[in-house]
Amino acid sequence: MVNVSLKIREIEEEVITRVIIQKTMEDWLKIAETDVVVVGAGPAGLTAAMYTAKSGLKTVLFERRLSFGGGLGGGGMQFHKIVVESPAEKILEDVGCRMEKIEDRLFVVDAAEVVAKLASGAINAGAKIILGVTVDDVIYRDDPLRVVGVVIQWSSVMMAGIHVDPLAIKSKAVVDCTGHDAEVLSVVSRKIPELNIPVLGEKSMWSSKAEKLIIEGTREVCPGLFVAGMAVAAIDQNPRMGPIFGGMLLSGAKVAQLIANKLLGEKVREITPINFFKEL
Ligand code: 48F
Repeated sequence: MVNVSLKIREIEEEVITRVIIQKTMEDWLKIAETDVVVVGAGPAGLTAAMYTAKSGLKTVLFERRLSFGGGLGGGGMQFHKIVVESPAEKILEDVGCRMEKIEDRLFVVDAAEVVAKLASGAINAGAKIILGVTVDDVIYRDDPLRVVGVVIQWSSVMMAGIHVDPLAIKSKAVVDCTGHDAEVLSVVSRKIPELNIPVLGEKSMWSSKAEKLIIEGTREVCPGLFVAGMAVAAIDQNPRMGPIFGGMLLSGAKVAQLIANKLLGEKVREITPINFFKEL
């Protein structure tokens, strides 16, 4: 039965417009200078943003697409499950993700649930996620040579192929979580050759070895620029791993810990459920 007495609030179109513009600009004025910029809202980026935000660092995540999840949503060849190995399940427990134990220290999860819960975890922790923005370049300084922010553009402008000058965001740490193409590192490799960061691309599949190497290789590549997730494989020429995601989650958590240690010091020794100084 339709409730005919339901009174929906009326609103004039210009009010909608004003609110959106005013509130967006308020956010952007804060974003212009931030502690951490995470590039890419895949599993590594969402996890990294969640934990840096949790540690109290002002965190912005730019994602090229209008959706979260990166390679997560596709599961394994579009079968909607992903596999997660210990100790990464602690990160999923942290965001309330339901898992089924398959074998000792091995779990299976619905891909859509991981996407939703990780994104929600990052937002609840205080990370600002901006969709539809592509990181196109970095800002750098010398003496010492370092990365001090990112250059950004609307993804729609880039897709249209029209020339529009971008804007730039200052930050104390930039994290390349752009996945297989390591887009930020590729730009840095090309435009700041003195940093000597070759992007050689990943190798063929070897899941367990790849997972281990991703976590080991998660690091500060040059002052101010960190790498996590599959982008690590692109610079270290590691094998790919397919739809097992523990490495991505742990890499995101590890990079958050490294950034917190650098920017906040020893007082924040454990911001994630993993102790990267003892475990792994
Ligand atoms: O590809 P993606 O999921 O990277 P990841 O977090 O995880 C890799 C796994 O999904 C999977 C795998 C492991 O099992 O092999 O592939 O390392 O997420 C990367 C995100 O970054 C966005 C892209 O749209 C995706 O959502 N992205 C890529 N380049 C840019 C970008 C850019 N230049 N600016 C903004 N976002």
